[in-house]
Amino acid sequence: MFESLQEKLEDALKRIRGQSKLTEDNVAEALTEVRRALLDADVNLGVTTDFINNVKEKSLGLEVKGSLLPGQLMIKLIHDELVALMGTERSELALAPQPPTIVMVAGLQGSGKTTFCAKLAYSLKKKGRQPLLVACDIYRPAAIDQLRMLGQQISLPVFSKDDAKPLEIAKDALTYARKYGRDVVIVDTAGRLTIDEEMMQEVADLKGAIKPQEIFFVCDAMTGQDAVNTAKAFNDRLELTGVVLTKLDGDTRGGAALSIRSVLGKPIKYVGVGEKIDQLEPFHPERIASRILGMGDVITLVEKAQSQIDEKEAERLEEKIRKNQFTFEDFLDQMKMIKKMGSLRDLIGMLPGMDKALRNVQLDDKAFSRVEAMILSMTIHERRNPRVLNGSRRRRVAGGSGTTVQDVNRLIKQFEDMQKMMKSMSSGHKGDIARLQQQAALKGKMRQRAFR
Ligand SMILES: Nc1nc2c(ncn2[C@@H]2O[C@H](COP(=O)(O)OP(=O)(O)OP(=O)(O)O)[C@@H](O)[C@H]2O)c(=O)[nH]1
Ligand SMILES: [Mg+2]
Repeated sequence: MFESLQEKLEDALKRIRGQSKLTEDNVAEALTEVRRALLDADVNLGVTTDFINNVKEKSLGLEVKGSLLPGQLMIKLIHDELVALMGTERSELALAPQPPTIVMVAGLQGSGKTTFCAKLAYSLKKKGRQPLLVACDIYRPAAIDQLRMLGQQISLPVFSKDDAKPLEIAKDALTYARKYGRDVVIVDTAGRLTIDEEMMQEVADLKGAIKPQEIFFVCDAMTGQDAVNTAKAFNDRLELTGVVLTKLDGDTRGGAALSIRSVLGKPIKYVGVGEKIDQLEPFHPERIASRILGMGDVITLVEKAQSQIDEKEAERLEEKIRKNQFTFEDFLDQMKMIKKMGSLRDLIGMLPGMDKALRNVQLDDKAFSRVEAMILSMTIHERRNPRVLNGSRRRRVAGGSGTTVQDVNRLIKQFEDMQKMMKSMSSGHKGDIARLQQQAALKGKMRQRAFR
């Protein structure tokens, strides 16, 4: 996806990448090309103009820190703006305080509504919920069967009713859900070729009657800006709560993905990345931004910028290491720094090739919290002098942090390995330490997971 946009942006940014100085001229020249690339990708004109103005404005105040070149900072700036454009945070599904949570989908014909309903139901089921699928598309004869078949495939019930109107079906489905303890009700609706009044009225009535927590506009990413205009019409009528972008696995130019949030003011919540039932992902703006800019590049930049910010910290650490004073307290600080950079899943997802390789490896951020809990269960004295951690102290730490003695032993071993590794490093490489520590922590964590 986004190949063409990516290529064009890369070309545009080549001009400033290696520049040691950013002048108004070379920035303007590059931004003209960035603008053209965005418009070619079918990004909304207003959105593009705002984007360029933001970047221009921020680039003027760009201060060059440490060893970063201004051109590199500029690329990071564009990366951050792309993320901001698509939404800075991930939005979770809004749950009703009192079940069932009701989710309704709307959108044009063939956008992927029915498929999304089933994918969402499947992902919720995997999280231990008990979804009910509701077939409110009574106009296309095969629509109910399609949903039924999907339901069968994922072993979830599908509520349907012959000779009834969508409103009645939905109301009866809610009664059914309450009776049988289904905690998420997902209502599939009919699509039309274009927006028409009758259809709008029908979903608007449906919304009024069942009051969903979530009303998603399902949007085919391949349709570009047209999709954004359609979304606007739906939003005016339905007050959407979010957007689902489908077919992001296709050769979409990127227009919809980049414009829709900004135009609607509503978050993109999920993306469909294939026809299969498990090909639904929560929306990660950073991932898409990285992909658009050619990820490897950006990530090193972001990391570099990060290590710049923490350069002082790294110097302080280096001093400690040289004096052999590196402690669990510093380790804790380091972990916090890694955490600041995002979830481990996200971090790994950004490394080219890694995401695929690790798709089936369980990685959750809980392991991080466990290590944190263990260190926090140590006394200050123990954190500063890990050597005093004898058997009984280790047992206490395990008890205090809800872990096992083996966990604590493993952490201490890991910590000692890290100390050794750092000691063996020459002192001439500033900034390397933070990176090494991150790598070590990452490896340690994977090792931890593998033990389970
Ligand atoms: N490649 C790809 N195909 C998808 C994705 N989501 C849906 N599709 C395909 O798009 C086609 C239409 O999907 P449906 O879920 O039937 O769309 P719909 O919006 O329910 O269509 P109507 O009910 O006719 O309005 C199907 O062939 C799906 O397999 C996706 O994320 N990627
Ligand atoms: Mg359908």
